[in-house]
Amino acid sequence: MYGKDLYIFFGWDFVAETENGIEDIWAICEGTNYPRFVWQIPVGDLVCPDGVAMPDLALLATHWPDDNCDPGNDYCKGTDLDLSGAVDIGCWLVMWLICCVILTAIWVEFDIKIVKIESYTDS
Ligand SMILES: [Ca+2]
Ligand SMILES: [Ca+2]
Repeated sequence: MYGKDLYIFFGWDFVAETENGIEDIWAICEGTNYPRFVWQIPVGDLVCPDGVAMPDLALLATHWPDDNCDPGNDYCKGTDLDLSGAVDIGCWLVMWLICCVILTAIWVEFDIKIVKIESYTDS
């Protein structure tokens, strides 16, 4: 269930395949997780595993500061986050600002749940 072959067989439209369409609705980290909607993937999540972490930063670093990014090279393997044609400070800021917003949102939600649990156990 962690591979995309079965899903493609049943018509799911994945990134990097055209057999089931070019809208590219689904993506998967093969062998590690279930499919996700593309819109669920944070901008800075460039490579597997899911989430923005050191492997994503490593890929960004290998393309720093490429200035030949275009659709032919998949915008420098996705590291040209703002599609400007170059991997530059704009990409860096977009990636890490989005990460900070997501992490903040997760922590806020986590804190709210802890407060609710503490309130529940206190009463
Ligand atoms: Ca597709
Ligand atoms: Ca990742």
